[in-house]
Amino acid sequence: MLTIYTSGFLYLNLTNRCEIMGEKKKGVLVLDITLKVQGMTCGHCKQSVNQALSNLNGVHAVEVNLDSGNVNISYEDSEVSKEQLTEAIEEQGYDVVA
Ligand SMILES: [Cu+2]
Repeated sequence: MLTIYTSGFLYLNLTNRCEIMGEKKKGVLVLDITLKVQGMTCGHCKQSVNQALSNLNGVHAVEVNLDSGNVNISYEDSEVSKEQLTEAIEEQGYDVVA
């Protein structure tokens, strides 16, 4: 969920977590995507994926749901691409199917 005000600069409300952390920035576009990941079975898998994504520049928030295989990611469009996010997950040994 993001709010964009286009008066001069581009302002965004980042995720709640980022606002709490005081990371509100100017001119930054933060996107939310959900990737469908196969092969995650336990808390360790969840942790590996979470860690790999969080280590990437431009990733603001990661949420892994083991039951559905959904990985929600908030990221800066200018810093990191969907392809890089996908690669980071695949490097951990899991398949991104959507
Ligand atoms: Cu596991």
